[in-house]
Amino acid sequence: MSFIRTHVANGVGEVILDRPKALNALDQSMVDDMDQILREWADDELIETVLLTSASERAFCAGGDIRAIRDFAIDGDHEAITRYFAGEYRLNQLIAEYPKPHIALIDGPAMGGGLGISVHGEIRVVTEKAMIAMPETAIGFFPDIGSTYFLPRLPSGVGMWLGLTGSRVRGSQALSVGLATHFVPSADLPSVADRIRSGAPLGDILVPDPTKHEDHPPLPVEAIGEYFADSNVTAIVGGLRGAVGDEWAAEMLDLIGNASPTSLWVTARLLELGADSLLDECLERELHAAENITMTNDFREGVRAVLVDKDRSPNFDPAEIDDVDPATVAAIIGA
Ligand code: QUE
Repeated sequence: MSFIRTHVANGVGEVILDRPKALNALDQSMVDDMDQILREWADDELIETVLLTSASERAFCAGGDIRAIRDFAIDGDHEAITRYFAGEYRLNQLIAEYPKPHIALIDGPAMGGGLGISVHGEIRVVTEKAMIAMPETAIGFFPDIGSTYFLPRLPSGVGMWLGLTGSRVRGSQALSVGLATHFVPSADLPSVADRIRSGAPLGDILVPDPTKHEDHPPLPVEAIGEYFADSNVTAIVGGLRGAVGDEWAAEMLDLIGNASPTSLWVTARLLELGADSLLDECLERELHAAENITMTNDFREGVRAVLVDKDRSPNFDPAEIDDVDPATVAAIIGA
């Protein structure tokens, strides 16, 4: 065990993410270790509660090990890609069905895979330093880790907005749409964590305090509902383009403009299908889509431009949303 540490005391099993140089991005060993520990603890009567924390001041968890996945794709190592995503999604399902309280303390960026190990759990505590996003369309991928299950269940348009634009939401904003369950000021989090570790009843520790809130503005839920309550990418972009002079709409068009057009359509379709599916069906569909999309030019290009060369100018093909062939989208999703 290297990047995952554990600590057991007072009926609380703590999983500590400790891969600071990669902002706790989940690699295969972390997925495997966490899966093994959680399965052991599920049957261990000495464990009553699971606590998930980060050892890094800079992040909760930046996502998956997407650079390694790109290398596997370039090497044609399909088995390694399947092993990674199947393992990660199995862990997501385990957390969703966990027989004991699973508490994540999110005090920094939590993106992609970082949400997969927290949002499916029963309790998600955020601070004003939490920054939650599903930014995969920018790297030629799509929101996975069971997000095609939970995004469509957020308030009107919010899931489609998060998934297409990769917009970041802060602690109180995440709380307001249900991605988080509790808000605690970052300065108070160490004492809250210690009280959880002491085995005190959760109801005594996590008491909503309406006087404690942060200063991030509320989400523009009305605009989000107006423009993103649709699963047709062309219609969404058309609506935003029609909002001439609206600064927020222009910002959203910029974000969408940075994304892979193919990823946008794949995302919209997966969220549409996910709205009527169970979590395990969503994860199964995501696994097929992940295996297929990682073989595309856009994935190699997107990860190169954002994470490898960091030039932020991917050469996506096609480059326009209206040039994406629906047959390509159907082939990636396989449904
Ligand atoms: C989309 C993503 C990821 C991302 C950026 C995106 C992702 C991911 C990372 C990441 C960030 C910092 C690291 C690292 C990985 O960034 O999944 O190892 O040090 O893991 O736009 O999906």
